[in-house]
Amino acid sequence: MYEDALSAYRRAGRIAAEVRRQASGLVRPGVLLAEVCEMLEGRIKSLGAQPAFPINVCVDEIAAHDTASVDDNREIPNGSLVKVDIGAHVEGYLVDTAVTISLNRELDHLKEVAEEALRKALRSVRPKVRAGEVGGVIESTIESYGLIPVKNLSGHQISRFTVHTGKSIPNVRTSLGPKLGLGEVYAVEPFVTTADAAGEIEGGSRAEIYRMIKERYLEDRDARELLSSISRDYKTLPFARRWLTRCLEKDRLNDVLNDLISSRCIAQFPVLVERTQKPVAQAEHTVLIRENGCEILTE
Ligand SMILES: [Co+2]
Repeated sequence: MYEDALSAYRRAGRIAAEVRRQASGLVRPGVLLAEVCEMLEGRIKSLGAQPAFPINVCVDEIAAHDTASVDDNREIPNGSLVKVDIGAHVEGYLVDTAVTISLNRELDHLKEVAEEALRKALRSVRPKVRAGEVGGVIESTIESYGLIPVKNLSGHQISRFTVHTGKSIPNVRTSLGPKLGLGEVYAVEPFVTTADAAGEIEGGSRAEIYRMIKERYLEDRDARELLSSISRDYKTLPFARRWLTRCLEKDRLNDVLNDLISSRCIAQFPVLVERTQKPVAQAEHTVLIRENGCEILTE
């Protein structure tokens, strides 16, 4: 990897780790979800990076892809299990890291097991290891504590300006799977739920996060201008609906976003919910594959 790419990854990694530590102190019952998102996104910027995607704040059975909506008045609930997922990039070199904050003693073990599964998985990451083998480490660690992984969520390879690319790292043992390569960057992210859960997420009815698929000329002026500012500001990275209220007022924005989805210029990421509504914990780091193992960029 080129030296300037490596230093950009490391810088993004240090910033994301700092923001993750701040997230752990910030998430308390009664705090507005919007405040958590906006404060942490502001912190990424003030530290000299840009958000690689909106801060995700996912409560209890919501596993991924939730963030504050426009005019969101939801509070962090008492007794909940909260995942905060953070993406930061420097010049498009991005990292992805997450932490679970347990506000319920009875759910603390889900957080701890997700972290333990991540630690063990990262010890198995090295050049030429099969993705399925890393998944096996995650699965057997989680099951050794009487919990189960969420099997249809996985870690992912990262490239410049692209959060999910190339190969995946499953959270369960799979036969073989691709080999991880020297110099590649991956987010490894075990998701843990209770043994009586389905251990599967499904797309919910809401979406707050989108990304551009392709830019093209559109007849509608609002749609054309919105798409061009999305392309300029976020390129192919995910963005939040609430980030666009500076462009259009709420109702018009929703209509234009729906038009951009129909014309396949943007795609939405529905909120992902555990199918049996059981609480989900997550731990995540981004790593660079080195000769003898991996460098944790977000430690
Ligand atoms: Co993440």
